[in-house]
Amino acid sequence: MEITRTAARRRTLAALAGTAVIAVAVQIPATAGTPTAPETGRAAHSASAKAGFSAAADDEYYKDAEGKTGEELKTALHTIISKGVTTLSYDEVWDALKETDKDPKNSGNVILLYSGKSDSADNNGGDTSQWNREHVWAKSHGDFGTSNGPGTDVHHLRPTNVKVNSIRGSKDFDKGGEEVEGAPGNFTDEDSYEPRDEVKGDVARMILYMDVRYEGDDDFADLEANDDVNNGSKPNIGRISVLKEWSEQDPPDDFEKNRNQVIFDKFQKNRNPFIDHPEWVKEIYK
Ligand SMILES: [Ca+2]
Ligand SMILES: [Ca+2]
Repeated sequence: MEITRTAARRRTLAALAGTAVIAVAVQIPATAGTPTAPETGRAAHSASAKAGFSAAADDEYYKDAEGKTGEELKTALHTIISKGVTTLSYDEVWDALKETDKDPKNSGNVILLYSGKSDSADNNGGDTSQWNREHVWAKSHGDFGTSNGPGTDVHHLRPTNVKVNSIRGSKDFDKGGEEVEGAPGNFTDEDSYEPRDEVKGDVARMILYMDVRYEGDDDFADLEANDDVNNGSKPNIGRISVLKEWSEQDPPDDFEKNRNQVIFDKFQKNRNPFIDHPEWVKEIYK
């Protein structure tokens, strides 16, 4: 944690140093063929700037989490991400998903979470050929329904094909089973669902966001990840040991970072800390 904050600062300094190097390079024609360390720092900085959240904005948003680990870190993050939140109605979720999950290659489409297919944004509905609103934290786990709150929190809601959504149902997440029809690379058995490799980390970080965001201090249950399957209607989802592995295997990519930023800027005004700081997964869930 300390190391991370220091690293973030160092990145910022490196970015500034990079600017200075460029300014000098204008006067002195380039001599070196290999990129210097400050150039690397600069590239890292512009990558995060592209996602719309600078190192300085990150330091500011998470300042109350600085230096904390374990339960203390979880408590600090809960406060940070629960402050000043705008909650959407279930109907508003449709329009939000059309923005947050927009296909970067086709702005009239959304990317479906489990199948990875690009589908027309306007093809939302209840037919098996359409997409609908998947609750990655299944809404029966804690029975929160679709009133404003966890049931409408876009951080864990994703467009999915209606048929694939019903195959996932309210199963916990774990490895194994048979491949899901219509969603290659996804597997399911009687009591669990395994998403495709490209979104394994996304699923893990969505579940852990829900765990931290909902602590039972509002009108809803305290949602907690655990290491079980067959959680049924308990306010738990498993398996945490597998979700931790998935978060490591599949770090946040541009699509996931962009949706976090769009939710922050345009819809809910809060962030998923595990997308900004995937290293916090291990800091909290030991
Ligand atoms: Ca991913
Ligand atoms: Ca919780």
